[in-house]
Amino acid sequence: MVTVITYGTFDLFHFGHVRLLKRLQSLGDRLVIGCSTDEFNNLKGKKTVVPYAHRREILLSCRYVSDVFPEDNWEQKREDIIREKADIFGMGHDWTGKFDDLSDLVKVVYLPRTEGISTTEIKDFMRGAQASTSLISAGSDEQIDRIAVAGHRSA
Ligand code: C2G
Repeated sequence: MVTVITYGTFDLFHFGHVRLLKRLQSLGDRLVIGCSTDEFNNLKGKKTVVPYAHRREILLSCRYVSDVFPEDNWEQKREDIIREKADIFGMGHDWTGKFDDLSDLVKVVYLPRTEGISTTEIKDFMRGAQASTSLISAGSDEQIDRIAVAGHRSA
């Protein structure tokens, strides 16, 4: 039984996350995830939209995931790897080199990220959509027509 372990926030779960989990799971038989708690994300300076309990529930619903445990700090990985009997530690390549110190315990791999999608891009898009909606609701009729037409063209 080959166990693969990874870590992340997985906020606003998207196809970039799915593709990474699929590739990681294909390296072994079992994929387990250390999912960053809300408190740890505060330490990371990340504000999540979806609370930990729901992000865990979503990850567990993913066909590639066998188990999800809380990631509370940067230092727990060695203990997790031993507890989970992990054979492979994998992350997206934005983390390349950051976890090489674990290579005495486990095979460390960095896989290509999926370009064109990220939680930040989703948040930025939603902020833009909200702004244009609030513009439309506050504008006069001709303004609304102009924005609606412009919005239609840019969609
Ligand atoms: N990822 C990806 N493609 C994307 C977006 C993310 O492959 N388009 C990968 C990242 O490289 C990471 C994983 O998905 O391996 C989770 O990404 P985040 O939720 O942003 O996790 P992060 O904040 O990087 O936390 O201790 C490690 C940290 O918990 C990692």
